[in-house]
Amino acid sequence: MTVESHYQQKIIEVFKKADQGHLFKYYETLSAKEQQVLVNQLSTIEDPMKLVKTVSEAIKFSLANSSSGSFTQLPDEQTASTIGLAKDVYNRWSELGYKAIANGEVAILLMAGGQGTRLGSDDPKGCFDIHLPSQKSLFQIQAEKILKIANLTREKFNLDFVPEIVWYIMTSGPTRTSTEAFFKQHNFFGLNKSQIKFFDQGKLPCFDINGEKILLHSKNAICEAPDGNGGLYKSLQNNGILEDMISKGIKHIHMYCVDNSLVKVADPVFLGFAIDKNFDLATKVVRKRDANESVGLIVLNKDTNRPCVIEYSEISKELAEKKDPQDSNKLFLRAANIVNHYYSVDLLARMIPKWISSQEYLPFHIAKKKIPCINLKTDESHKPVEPNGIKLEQFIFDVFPSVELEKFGCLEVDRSDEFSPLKNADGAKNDTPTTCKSDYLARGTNWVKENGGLLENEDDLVEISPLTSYGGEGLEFVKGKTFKNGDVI
Ligand code: UD2
Repeated sequence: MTVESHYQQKIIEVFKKADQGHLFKYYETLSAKEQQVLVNQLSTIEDPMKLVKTVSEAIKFSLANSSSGSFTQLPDEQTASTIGLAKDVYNRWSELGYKAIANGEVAILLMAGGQGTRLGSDDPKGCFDIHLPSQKSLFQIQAEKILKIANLTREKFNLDFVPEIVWYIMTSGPTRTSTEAFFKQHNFFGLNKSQIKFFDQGKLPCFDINGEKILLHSKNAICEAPDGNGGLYKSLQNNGILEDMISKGIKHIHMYCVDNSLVKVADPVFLGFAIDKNFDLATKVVRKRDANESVGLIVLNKDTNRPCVIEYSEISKELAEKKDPQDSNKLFLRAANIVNHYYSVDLLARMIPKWISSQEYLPFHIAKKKIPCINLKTDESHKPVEPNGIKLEQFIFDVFPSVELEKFGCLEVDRSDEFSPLKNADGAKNDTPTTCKSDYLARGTNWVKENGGLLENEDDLVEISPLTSYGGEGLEFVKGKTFKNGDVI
């Protein structure tokens, strides 16, 4: 027996022991090359027995009422709000953030591996055109914010240049090629190619609806899907990104979600908040819109005295609807997660090896999905109309409880200024290209009005390029000028 066929037999044995023998139903009908392809894919799964066991535990966990624990609001010491924030505090945090950028200590981590399934588009969400007058995509808007914040930093300290802010972009199998092609096609939106680093997150096999059998995608390939945004930590390690950050002397990471059309990339105020309070991990939140909004909630777990996040797909109805005993007009738990986090590189360096080594920190979450696969009874490929399988994903915020409470910060920001996600196709009530466009234009139009600019008609909406203004600053020139609907400034 040749070495590789010995190796193949070994892999087959291990999967048969993990009760996955069905994966080899067609093995004998495959050519040697096709057999090699299947075995190579299976060999990326370190411990199939452990994986199968973990999935059944995850299913039990998902059935339990996971949010029955004793959750309450974070204590005041860990929280702050930019709404009504005292000017001197705002300026102190802003100064600290700009200083860190000027010192080359800040990098940006973009999570762009999600597939825009709910949006009904095959393209990565960052490529999406929300039909602004400028027709800019989300990626272009974010790239221009990076350019602008670098310019603002240079001007603020009267520097000849500012160290390039590295933009690490995590993609997944389905989004990598088209994302890179999009950036190349747009010449990296004016950024230096060298300051953008793409890297891929990992994958996890898909299982049948009971979580017992790995699904076959074809006769010699299993079904796989990206491992969730919690796959970030493993991919930082496996792709040498963490090492790269450390070698560059980076100390502060701003991590954000690609689909937020209002995101303030590398926001100096947020960076300064975390630096001033010496937090290792911080997150931005907005006031939850209503009990049913599809957002995670940043809460305190009273049993462990640690911060944690309850995802919208796993919260009980009564906890989501519970009113604040101090004010029955408010939800008790209302700090809505907007996937906008700060990490100290020191925390990542200390904790990533732990986080990625055990299920304890990054458990699998179960998502029931329609997964095209081979029907083992008919040997035909099957395009389900109902959820027929399970995708496993890890959640980025599941590591929050591993941080001591006093090292964790939560900054509330104004939704109209900082959060309008692109989640659903037009026609849905919230979080669509239309709501993103109107929120983006409303914010820019308010900036014009706040600076004494005039509009031809009261409802006119104008677009402010990120290259003109990052957050409403530097618009004195509009004073007394009249603008009309659709203008791009
Ligand atoms: C996310 C948050 C939820 C809330 C909501 C607000 C998580 C786990 N949930 O829910 O609490 O804040 O957003 O909009 O963060 N992504 C990857 N790889 C993946 C899956 C997702 O990079 O395998 C990225 C995705 O590109 C996006 C972000 O993670 O940037 C959020 O992903 P999502 O849109 O699937 O998460 P959602 O809306 O279910």
